Amino acid sequence: MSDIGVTVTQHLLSQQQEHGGATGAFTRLLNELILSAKIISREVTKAGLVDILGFTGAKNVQDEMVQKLDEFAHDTIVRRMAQSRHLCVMGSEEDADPIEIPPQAETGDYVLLFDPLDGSSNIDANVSIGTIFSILRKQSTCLGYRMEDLLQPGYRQVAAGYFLYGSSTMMVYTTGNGVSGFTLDPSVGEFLLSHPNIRIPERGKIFSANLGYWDYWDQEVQNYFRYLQRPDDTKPVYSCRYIGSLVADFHRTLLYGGVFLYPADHKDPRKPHGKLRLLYECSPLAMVCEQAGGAASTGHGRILDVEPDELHQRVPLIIGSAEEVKLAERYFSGQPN
Ligand code: AHM
Ligand code: MG
Repeated sequence: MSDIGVTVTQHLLSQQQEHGGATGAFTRLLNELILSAKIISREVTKAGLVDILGFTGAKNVQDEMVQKLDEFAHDTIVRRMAQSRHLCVMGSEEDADPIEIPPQAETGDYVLLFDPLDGSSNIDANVSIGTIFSILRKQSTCLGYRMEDLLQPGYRQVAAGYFLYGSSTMMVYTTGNGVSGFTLDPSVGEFLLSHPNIRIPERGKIFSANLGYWDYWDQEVQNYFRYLQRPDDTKPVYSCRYIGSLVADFHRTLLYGGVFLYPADHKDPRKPHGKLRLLYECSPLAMVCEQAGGAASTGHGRILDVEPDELHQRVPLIIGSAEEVKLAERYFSGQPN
């Protein structure tokens, strides 16, 4: 080990030795993604300084066209990862269609799905935002890719995680052997192991949901939230915390325990399945959560078992401490007891 601590690359390599599974290609792929995240982190931290905030169409001090930060994040990942030589296709929350690898670039056997800048509506208020990623193995045997390579259930993910651009920049990831957290040390430009073997508490006293949608929720969902807020000696007193940036709300839930919920808003025609996307947000965070000992559900089944029908599919999400997710599932199915 070097005197600065364990770097994420050292950690990846040691995982590879211990558990076999991962290949050199996989490590190189992740390293490229880590580099992309460092570039995004740099732009996020200087956002207010260089006029990168706000909408596209503006010019910065160098009289160059300014890109919105979420477009910048998307373009950075696409550009770098297309040259990584290990992908056959990508999918991004910011692009309606699959992102093909240019014909002149080498391809490989992995698929990358990502939300380039989750929580981006919070950028102007300097709230924590993040990049969420999911890595799958190519299933088809054709030369390029087929939709089946992208539309895979979450249990097939070979790795998943996120980068959180907050008071410090963090990377949290799993390859199916537990969850590790790293903090970016800006002085050396490396992600250093800061949170080995993260375990989510079995129960927690924080719930996280947008209570503003109360009237759009089903009776069963309202009954659950009523229970959480009811004064009652036989249950914990719950606190409500909602940042409105999934990656930040999830990170707190992972470390402190509790539950995050984005239910279906059945009475809102725009959100019959909630808002969050299965492939870019729910599946990767579900893998991290399960690997940390927690659970993730649609309210009626495990997130990782959902067979996707389309790239931008939305699903309701209940994620967090195993016991809290079970409790919510019981209420959502109308059988709290
Ligand atoms: P985004 O990917 O466009 O940023 O949208 C997803 C975000 C999540 O980060 C967050 O949990 C949710 O939207 C908040 O939605 P709402 O404002 O409806 O509560
Ligand atoms: Mg998002």
